[in-house]
This record gives sequence, C-alpha cells and structure tokens, in this order.
Amino acid sequence: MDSLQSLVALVSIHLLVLLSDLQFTSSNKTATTFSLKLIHRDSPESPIYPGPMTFRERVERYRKISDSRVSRWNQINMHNRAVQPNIMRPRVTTDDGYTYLVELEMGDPLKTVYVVMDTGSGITWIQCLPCQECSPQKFEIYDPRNSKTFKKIPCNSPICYSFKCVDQQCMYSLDYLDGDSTEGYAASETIHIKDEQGLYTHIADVFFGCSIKTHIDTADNSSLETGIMGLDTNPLSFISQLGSFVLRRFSYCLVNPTNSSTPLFSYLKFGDDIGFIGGAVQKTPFTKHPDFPNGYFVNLLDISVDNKRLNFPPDTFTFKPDTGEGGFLIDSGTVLTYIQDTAYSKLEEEIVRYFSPYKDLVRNQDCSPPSKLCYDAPMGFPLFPTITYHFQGANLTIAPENSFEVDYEEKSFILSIAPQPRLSILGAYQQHNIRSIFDIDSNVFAFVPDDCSKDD
Ligand SMILES: *[C@@H]1O[C@H](CO)[C@@H](O)[C@H](O)[C@H]1NC(C)=O
Ligand SMILES: *[C@@H]1O[C@H](CO)[C@@H](O)[C@H](O)[C@H]1NC(C)=O
Ligand SMILES: *[C@@H]1O[C@H](CO)[C@@H](O)[C@H](O)[C@H]1NC(C)=O
Ligand SMILES: CC(=O)N[C@H]1CO[C@H](CO)[C@@H](O)[C@@H]1O
Repeated sequence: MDSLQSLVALVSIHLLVLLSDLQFTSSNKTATTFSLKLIHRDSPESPIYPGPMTFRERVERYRKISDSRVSRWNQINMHNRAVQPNIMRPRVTTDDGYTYLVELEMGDPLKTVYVVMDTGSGITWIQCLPCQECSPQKFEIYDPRNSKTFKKIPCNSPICYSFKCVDQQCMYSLDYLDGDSTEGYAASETIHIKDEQGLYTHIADVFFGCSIKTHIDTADNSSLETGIMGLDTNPLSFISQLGSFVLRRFSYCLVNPTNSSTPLFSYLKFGDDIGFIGGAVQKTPFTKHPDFPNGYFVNLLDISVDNKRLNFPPDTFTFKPDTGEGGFLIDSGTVLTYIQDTAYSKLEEEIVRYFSPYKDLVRNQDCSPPSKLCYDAPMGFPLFPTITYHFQGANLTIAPENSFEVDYEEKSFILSIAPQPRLSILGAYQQHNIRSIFDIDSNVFAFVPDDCSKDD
C-alpha cells in the first residue's frame, strides 16, 4: 500500500511528545493490544534473506556484531548519557540470523524500515536522506522530504533539552568508542502498525532520530538494518512513548534461527496482547543500576550448571560503586551472554568439569572470539548441560541448545557465553524459545518457556 488513504484506520493516536509526560492525546477505540511480526533475518521470509550461509559464516558474523554491541556498555561516558540509542520492535526480521529486526512502516506515503529490537538502549533512530555519511543498507534510505507527516523537533521543545541546538536545528548524537555512531535530526513521524487482518494502528508524532551520519561497523549493502529501536525505560524510548496506551509492557519470543525447519519469525507484542498462556510464569523485579538508569537489570543471585549450584557469594552480580562493576542486564540487542570476568571463570570451570568424563571430547583452544570455551566433538554428541540463572524469586533454565552452538559440519561446539570486564548481560541467543515479558509499571521481568515458532 502506498498511501494512507488506502489504509483502514483502526485507531488513530497522537503522541503529545513531552519529555516529562508522553501520552496519547486522542484515541477513539481503546486499543491496548497490538503486535508486530518478528522475523529472523536469515529467514527465507526475510526480504534480506542472505541465501544459505554455512554455520561457520553465521557464527563469525554474529559474533562480530555481538562484540561490537556489547562494547558500548563499557565505553559510553557514564556521566553524559542523556542520549542513548533506542530500538523499535514491530515485525522482527534478521540479517545475520542472530539479531532481531523490527519491521516498521512510517510516514505518508508509507515506507518500510528495519530497526534492531534493543531492550538495551532507549532512542530509536533510522538513516535518513540526504546523508552526509550513510552506512550501506539494502533498501532505499528513508527520505523525510517525501513524507507529509515528518516533522523536525524544534529547539524549544522539551525533547530538545536532551539534545543540542545547532543552527536552529535540534540535533542528537550517539557515539560508541568502538567507532560506531549516529548523528542527525531529532524528528517525529507517524508510525503504522498492521495487524493480522491488515488493519492499521496509526501513531502520530513518534519521536525518533533521523541519522545523517552513521557509522556501523558490521553494516554491508545486504544489510536490512536501517537503525535501532530503543525499548528501555528512557522517557523517549518507543515503549515509553506508547506508555499507558500499551500498559507500559511488551513481550517477545525469539525463534532459534539455527533450526531451519521452523518458520523464522515471531511477534513483538504490547499491552494486553503480551501473549502467554499462563503456565509456570516466573517473575523477578527489575533493579536499578546507577550508571544505566533506564536499563532492564535484574538481581542474579547464583548460577547452576546441570542443576549443580556454583554457590556464588550473594553480592557477586550486584553493582559495586567502588569498582563500577556488577549488574545483570536483559538485552535483546546483544547476541551472546556475557558474564563478568571472575564469575565467568568459575562458570567455565564447572562446565569443563561437566564435560571432563567424556573422553571423546577435545577442548579446542582456538575458539571464535569472544567465546573462550569450545570443543571438537564426535558427530551427534548429545550430552550438554542446562544452565540455570537463579534470580531473586525466579529460576531461568536455559535449554542446552541455547547455551551451546553445535556446528554439525565442523563437528564442534562452542559456549554462547563470553567473559566481560564490567557487566553481565543476558543476550538474545540464550533467550530463544522463552517468552520474555517486560512490565514496567509492575517493575517485573517475567518469563516462561515457549515454542516461539508457534507464536501467533
Ligand atoms: C555492495 O554493492 C556494490 C555495488 O553495488 C558491490 O560491488 C559490492 O560487492 C557490494 N558489497 C557487498 C559486501 O555486498
Ligand atoms: C527444531 O525444531 C523442531 C520443531 O520445533 C524440534 O522438534 C527439533 O528438536 C528442533 N531441533 C533442534 C536442533 O533444536
Ligand atoms: C530455584 O531453584 C532452587 C534450586 O536450585 C530452589 O530451591 C528454588 O525454590 C527455586 N526457586 C523458584 C522460585 O522456583
Ligand atoms: C466513533 C467515535 O467515538 N469517534 C470519536 C473519535 O474521536 C473524535 C475526537 O476525539 C470524536 O470527535 C469522535 O466522535
């Protein structure tokens, strides 16, 4: 569909974008539910389907992405975090098989953009024409000059308090020390979210960053990725802007891309539609991290390998003001899980001990970075341990296939957890086939095992 006139308006919502009080100013039907299809980017359904890649190619590619994403957590200037990257999460697709992209339609006439679903950041941005420096992307770059609903944020808007006024223009910028960055106009646009019946919800005046200078290390011209959708609790994040309209909650269920027999998409769900069918839903409260006040941190108390507890001292994963270390973040924009160095060593030791009786396994010292633990294994080696994260009031047990990536061609496997000096982060790979629910008003992270390939 090319024009708004041809759309069936299910609901029209206007966001009054005020820094302190984001809200919908008008809404006819109360639509607290909608969902966006999430497609893995390796999926044949994905418009950027790269064609068959070998396991090794996929692993190398996503590890590079994972490492560059996680580095931002070490490198962002802690005292200047007014501006953070955000990611949006409609329909989710993926370029590399390991990061999840949300498909959004925006503007009038409608244009499709693909943004990385990121619970680890807050500001949503996409590349915009005319670029001063654009990163390659597969599809035409969004051109705000052609959209009737695009607006620049004026310098006197409260939104611009977080940004800079340059030549009468409100400009945002995000820098990562690893070289990734985005810079451009603070802007707003109408976003259109389609349900299964093809009916649209239109959300007017959604704030986003219109990037005219983008540096993303991993981008290439087959990349579907046009930006990032921020879903943390930053007041300007996508979920904060939707706010009470969606009861300030969302959920997703990430399909495992390595299982090519299943459809590689799922949905990002909001409000009443967060979509779990009861069952053994577990809940743990979000905790605060002083350096990342908008992040979804939870209180990790201990870890088990094959149901054997490692018995970490209770404050192992809590934030330590003296060193700046600690904290456990739920982050969909990072692929691998990262465990803070000292705890990682103990975890790795226990996993090595678990495998030690199996004499036909050979530890390989040459793992694909940043992983440190990999083995050559006989074809069909079936005996992998579960790993359990013991949170305050909840246990998250990770199925073996989400902790160990098995390469059947190379007859090897690799741990999907890597060490990290500062923070611990639960990445997307270990979230496969778990419905993850972020309920900001109730201040809980809830989760339940689910078959994400059956998400509807
Ligand atoms: C990018 O596009 C150019 C020309 O359009 C092509 O020559 C080049 O091989 C492409 N690079 C990648 C990584 O696909
Ligand atoms: C792939 O998915 C199918 C169907 O959901 C499941 O039966 C099978 O165990 C999965 N295979 C792997 C390797 O996860
Ligand atoms: C978590 O697992 C431990 C065993 O390691 C058990 O004692 C505890 O009751 C479990 N907690 C919940 C909430 O299930
Ligand atoms: C059907 C319905 O309730 N329409 C209302 C939608 O909202 C506008 C303005 O808020 C009202 O004027 C309509 O009557």
